[in-house]
Amino acid sequence: MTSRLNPGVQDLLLVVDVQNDFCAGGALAVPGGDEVVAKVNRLASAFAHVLLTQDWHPPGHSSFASQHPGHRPFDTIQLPYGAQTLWPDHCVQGSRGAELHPELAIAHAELILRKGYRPEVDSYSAFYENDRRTPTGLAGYLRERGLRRLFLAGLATDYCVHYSALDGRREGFEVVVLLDACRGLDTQGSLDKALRAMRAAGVEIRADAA
Ligand code: VGL
Ligand code: ZN
Repeated sequence: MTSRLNPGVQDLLLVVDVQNDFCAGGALAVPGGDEVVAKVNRLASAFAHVLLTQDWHPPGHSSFASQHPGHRPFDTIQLPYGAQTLWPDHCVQGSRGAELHPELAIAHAELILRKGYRPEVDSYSAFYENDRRTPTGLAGYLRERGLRRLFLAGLATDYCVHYSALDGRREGFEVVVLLDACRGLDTQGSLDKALRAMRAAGVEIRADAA
């Protein structure tokens, strides 16, 4: 239950990529993705501070399988910064698929952080792009504002939630993943791997908070 969370002034809810393309009928639909919307709305009402992320790719982004002849979505290829999973075209800047889910109702959200806008680099994490070196500026933003503990909800558990959680720890924040308000893609065992990696990094995984 939300009330059990009892968030304080140094806590924030980070709502990850709750966008049309990750929900039913979207280009990269996460199974059950829509189910997080009502949960996230309910959670958000308990938090003074809410931030949203928005996956925001230019047309022809390098993470799109369509840009790599001979490859298909969910293949993994090597890009200059390392291994990269290829995706269907999704969350193209200005498209309907890139919009936040229309039933997301969080008027008091304070920041919408867009990521993945560099053509040559993907960005799962809200903190660092997939080269693991280019910061988005979020860590500095949170530190300047005195926000210290992140509660994560949204899509997808094993990609953007997972990498945001790990980087949050790496940047010295307390991180809690609200698992019931997340849904995963689970490509080739990725969900299980993500949960193990998050626990190993000191991320608290709460199964029942939403
Ligand atoms: C995501 C794959 C590609 C996510 C974004 O939000 O988890 N996954 N782009
Ligand atoms: Zn993406």
